[in-house]
Amino acid sequence: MTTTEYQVSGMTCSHCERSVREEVVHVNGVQQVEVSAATGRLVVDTDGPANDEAIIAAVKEAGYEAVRSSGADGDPSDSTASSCGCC
Ligand SMILES: [Cu+2]
Repeated sequence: MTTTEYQVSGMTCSHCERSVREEVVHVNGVQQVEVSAATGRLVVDTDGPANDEAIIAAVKEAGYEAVRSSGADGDPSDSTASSCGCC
């Protein structure tokens, strides 16, 4: 099991969290997804090495931008101010 963290910009409410989770959970190899709109943190457990491209693409599919936060935290650049339709 591998745990990988990403920083997602643009999430503002619990519906945002859910749309991100629902996309990412369908990525091959993903076991568990933790996401917080408050911190913008996305934590993904995979049964092998995380497929960054697929995970980031899934977040994009939900309407948000993700960057991998590997130690040196990638600046969660100016939020693209997405929304889920509920916020
Ligand atoms: Cu929202």
